[in-house]
Amino acid sequence: MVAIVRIDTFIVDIPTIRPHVLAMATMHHQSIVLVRMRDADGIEGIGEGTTIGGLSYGEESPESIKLAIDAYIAPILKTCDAARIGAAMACVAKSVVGNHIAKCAVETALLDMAGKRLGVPVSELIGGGRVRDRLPVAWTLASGDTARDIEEAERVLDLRRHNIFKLKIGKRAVRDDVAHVAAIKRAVGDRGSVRVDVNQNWSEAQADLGMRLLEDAGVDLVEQPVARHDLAAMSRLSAKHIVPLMADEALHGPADAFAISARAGARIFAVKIAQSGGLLPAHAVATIAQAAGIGLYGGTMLEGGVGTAASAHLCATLPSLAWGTELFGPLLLTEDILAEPLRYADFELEVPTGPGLGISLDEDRLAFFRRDRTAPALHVVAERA
Ligand code: MUC
Ligand code: MG
Repeated sequence: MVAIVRIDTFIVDIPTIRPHVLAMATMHHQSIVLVRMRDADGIEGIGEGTTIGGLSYGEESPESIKLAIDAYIAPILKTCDAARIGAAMACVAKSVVGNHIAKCAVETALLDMAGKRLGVPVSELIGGGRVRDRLPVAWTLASGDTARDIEEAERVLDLRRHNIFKLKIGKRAVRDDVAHVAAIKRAVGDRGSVRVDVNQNWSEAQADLGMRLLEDAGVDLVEQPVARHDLAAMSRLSAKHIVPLMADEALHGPADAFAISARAGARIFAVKIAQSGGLLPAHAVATIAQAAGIGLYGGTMLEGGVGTAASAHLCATLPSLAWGTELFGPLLLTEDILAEPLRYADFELEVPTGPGLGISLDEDRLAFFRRDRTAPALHVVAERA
């Protein structure tokens, strides 16, 4: 039995490099919940629980994620064997319903500790282990302005950082959104794949029109066009349109994966560790998708370095990842909270190779950006001045 002797959580608020305009919120910063755990041997595990736009994306907020861990999950984990992650998370599930992002944060920290204890990367502890070391990575164009989005696409293409683009739409009239997307696709041409995410903001009738027009504009994929509970509409749209529909908000773990597969509600799944309730349930989501012939994409909740590394370890275990990933979260933030940032090159993200998550935190930056800081870390202030 390996006892967990300490569990700390804190919220870190980091500005975004530009406003990130989504159908349900405009983000100017990201609020990251970090968990640090220590076992009786002094091994530390870190995890992240992050959502988007406060409570505008889903049922959990940064504050509720922290509270769920502090008040309910941490006391249970302190009675569990840190080395038996499946058993520990099953024990948590008996007393905590839902709260998938909070569960993902603690499961990530347990996996980080286990990997460090065994001297292997987290990706070797999931499914059949690691099958890839690099992941194709998309960039989201969401400045809210077509010309600025085109400039941004040109810049990251030149840097050879991204050649897959996800456009956030759903706020404007369908035809206006399509005109915006078509202009970007014309500019990018064959140099990149253009996809859209509607974040549930269309009715079925709007989605019908939108998907037909987007297909003609050369768009490769339409993510969550309608409400997450409207599986019937997702099935009808999937059957009717050639451009594939990708499930995102509708997918909260293996039970949803099974229901969507059974109703042919999507042809692609955005597999998110946070929405699934952790890396282990996310792996089950991917297994169900593969059995049902559904394509896989590594989704993000715009996590910082810790959650992005955790997602990368999960994605590294997936034998087929036909649609790539969007694990660009740290690049959207003005500051990196990792001592050594994740590496992006040649349109791909390198999956860390060290034990556990293979990352460590930049303590000075954390001290500076923690919401509960009492005073700024002085040398960080001096560096930034
Ligand atoms: C979402 O809905 O997929 C992922 C990329 C991005 O820009 O926003 C997220 C959320
Ligand atoms: Mg989405």
